[in-house]
Amino acid sequence: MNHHNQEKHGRVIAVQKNRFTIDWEGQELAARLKGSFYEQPSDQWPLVGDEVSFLYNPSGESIIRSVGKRKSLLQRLDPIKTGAIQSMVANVDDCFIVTALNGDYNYNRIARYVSLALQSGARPVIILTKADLCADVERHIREVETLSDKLRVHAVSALQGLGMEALEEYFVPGRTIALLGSSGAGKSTLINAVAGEEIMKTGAVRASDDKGRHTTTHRQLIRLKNGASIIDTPGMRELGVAGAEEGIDDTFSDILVLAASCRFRDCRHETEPGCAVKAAIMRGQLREARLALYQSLGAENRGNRARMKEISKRSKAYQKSKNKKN
Ligand SMILES: Nc1nc2c(ncn2[C@@H]2O[C@H](COP(=O)(O)OP(=O)(O)OP(=O)(O)O)[C@@H](O)[C@H]2O)c(=O)[nH]1
Ligand SMILES: [Mg+2]
Repeated sequence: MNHHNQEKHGRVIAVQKNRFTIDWEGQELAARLKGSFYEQPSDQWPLVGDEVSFLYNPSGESIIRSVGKRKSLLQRLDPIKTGAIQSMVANVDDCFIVTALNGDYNYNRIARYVSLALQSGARPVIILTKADLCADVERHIREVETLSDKLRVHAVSALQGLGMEALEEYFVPGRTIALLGSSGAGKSTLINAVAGEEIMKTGAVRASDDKGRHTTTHRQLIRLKNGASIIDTPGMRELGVAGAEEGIDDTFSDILVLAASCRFRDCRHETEPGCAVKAAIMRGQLREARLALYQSLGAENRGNRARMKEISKRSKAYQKSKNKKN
C-alpha cells in the first residue's frame, strides 16, 4: 500500500525544540511542523498530549498539519519569559500532583497546583509519595483534604508498593494521566512502578534538603500496556499562577459561597461591616490562613495578568511604529 501523502491522525508523545514524536497506531514517528506554524505564536504549536493530523512520510520526517481541539490545557506563568503564559500539556484527564512526604511537602504549593489543574479542565488528584519515610501519613492526608472538596488524595510508597492498588482505577484504557511536582518527588519512580518496568530514569535526592537533581528533562507521554497514557514531566522549580482566576475560585469555592452573603458586593473581607467571611472566621468555620492563601494567590494572579496586558500593549505599539516606518 502506498502511504505517501496520506493524512493520518496521531498523538504527540514528545517535543524537543521543533522536533516532534507522534504515536501513530503504536508506531513512533519523527515529525516536524508545516511551515505556516512558524507564522503563529509558538503557544499554538502542538504540545505533548495533543491530537494532530499529519502527512505520513514512511522514509523520513512526517509533517504535522494541524492540532485537534483540546479537552484540557495545563498552563502556568512562563518561568523564563516574564509576563507570558506557558502551555505545558494537553488533553489530560487526571492531573496527579505528586508531593513527597519529606522536605518536599508544602501545603501552599499544593494549593497552586490544584488551582492550575482545576483551571486546565483536568481533575486534580494529590499523590503523596514516599509514605515509607513519614510517621504521620494520615495527618498529611487529612490536611491536604481541607484544601478543596474537589480533591482526591492518595498516599503511596512506590518503592515499597504501598497503597498502589488505589491508583489502578485511574489507569484505564483511553485515559491520560499527567504527573506534576518538584524534582525528586518520585514521579518517574511511580511511573515505573505502575508500568511494572524501568521505563524512566530516576535519580537520588540531595540529603540536605530532599531536592532532586532534575533527572527527567522533557515531557514525555508513555502508553501503558493496558491502553492508558501517562505523561512524565520534569520537576518544576516554581509554579507561578497566571490566567487562573476560575481555578483559584474553584479551589476556594467555600470562601466564594460565604462572600455571596457579604453586605457589599465588592467586599474585600478586610474591615468592611457586614462581612460574612470575617464572621465565618470568628465562628471558627473558616481558617484565617485559608483566607490569606486565597487572597495572596488571587493577588499574584491579578498582578501577572496586569503585567501580561502591559507587555502585550507595548509590543503592539512597537509593531505599529515599525509598520509605519516601513
Ligand atoms: N523512600 C522512598 N523513596 C522514593 C520513593 N519514590 C521515589 N523515591 C526516590 O526518590 C528519588 C527521586 O525519584 P524520581 O522518581 O527520580 O523523582 P522525579 O519526581 O521523577 O524527579 P525529576 O525527574 O527530577 O523531576 C529516587 O532516589 C527514588 O528512588 C518512595 O516511595 N519511597
Ligand atoms: Mg523524573
